[in-house]
Amino acid sequence: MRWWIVLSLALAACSGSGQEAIVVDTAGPGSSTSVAGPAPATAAGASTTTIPTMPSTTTARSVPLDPLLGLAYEEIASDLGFPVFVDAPSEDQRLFIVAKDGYIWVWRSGTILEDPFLDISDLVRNEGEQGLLGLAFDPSFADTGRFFVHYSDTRGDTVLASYYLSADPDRADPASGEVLFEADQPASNHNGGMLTFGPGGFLYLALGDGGRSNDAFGNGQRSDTVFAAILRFEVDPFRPAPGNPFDEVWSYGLRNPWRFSFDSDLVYIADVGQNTYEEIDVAPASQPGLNYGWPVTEGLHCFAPPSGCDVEGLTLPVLEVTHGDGGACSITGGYVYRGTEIPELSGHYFYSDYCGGWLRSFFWDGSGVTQPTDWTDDVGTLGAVTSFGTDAFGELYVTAGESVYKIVPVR
Ligand SMILES: [Ca+2]
Repeated sequence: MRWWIVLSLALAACSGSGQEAIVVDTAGPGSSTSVAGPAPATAAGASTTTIPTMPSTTTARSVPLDPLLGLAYEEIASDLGFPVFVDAPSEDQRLFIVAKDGYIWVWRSGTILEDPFLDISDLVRNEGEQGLLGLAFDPSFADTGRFFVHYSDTRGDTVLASYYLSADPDRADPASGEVLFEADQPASNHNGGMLTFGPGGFLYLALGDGGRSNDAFGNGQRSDTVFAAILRFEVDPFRPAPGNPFDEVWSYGLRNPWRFSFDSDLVYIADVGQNTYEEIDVAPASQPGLNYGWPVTEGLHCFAPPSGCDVEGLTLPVLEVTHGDGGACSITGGYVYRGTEIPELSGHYFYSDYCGGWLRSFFWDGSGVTQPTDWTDDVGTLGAVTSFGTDAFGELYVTAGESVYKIVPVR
């Protein structure tokens, strides 16, 4: 049975006109998840942005559903090496499963096709945080056959490339590859990963702070570097998106935003922390130039300096997870559920942790985190949850170990 985390929250006011860290005390049974609210940025004297409410809408159905008793994982594919993402083009019945070693596999009618959709394993360095990390289908994929990938090349540097479908609808044309953007990575870790289309029809790419620890390369608070940032591109012609505040950069101050997602006019960013705090940011997708704080802040706390940091102008997270909470060490961002099989959870954001392997969700009501829920008693713990994914109809999937699991209702 699922259980609801009851959180009480006290937001210690900052003295000295927003010159100090926000301290959030929480008390919840078996959880150290902290939520900020309402309007954490405002409470901190940081950027005053109004985040619109996402209503919890349910999809009209002709057949009444039995009461939702809980959730379960349904393993849909296994033996995939190191799957790190699941996605699908619009209205496509297939799933495309990204494996870190440089393969994209097609799942169709319950099975993985024998031949990969794409094999760029000879272009990819698959070590640690390096590998094939992201996939995004052109919103007009059905017409253009074009899709985009993000990977670490054989030198470990970041590449954003596009490919086209071949004459076989289940195979890409490997000769169609075109490198669109590259970044020399100063270290092997914190390569970011997420690649997705979003508001404006633009392509968004997450890159980490360059790596090592303590923002060693000083990229976190720089808006003139592609690191520690979410980049935004127009794809046809390929160029930095018009309206970007700083060349390719759409937002910055991020340590390692491995996964982020859009839900209507909001962006949900899961930024991996360093020593103590993992975080989830929710912000208006229409607002470019937001600074998410790293390394001034880690989660809702000062990081550098360790106390008395200036959070003026920073967009602070709506939720943080303390290391060790359910074994947490590295947050894995997911999606707001917009499928049809679990209408009770429409609008709820799901996330996990690479070390903790649990499954949690919350509902963002426009000003604060509500209905925080831990589903782990239902679904069990998966080791090494690397990512979430969606199919074309909004159902949610999790990649963990060598397998892909669908989140399904228990009624
Ligand atoms: Ca942050």
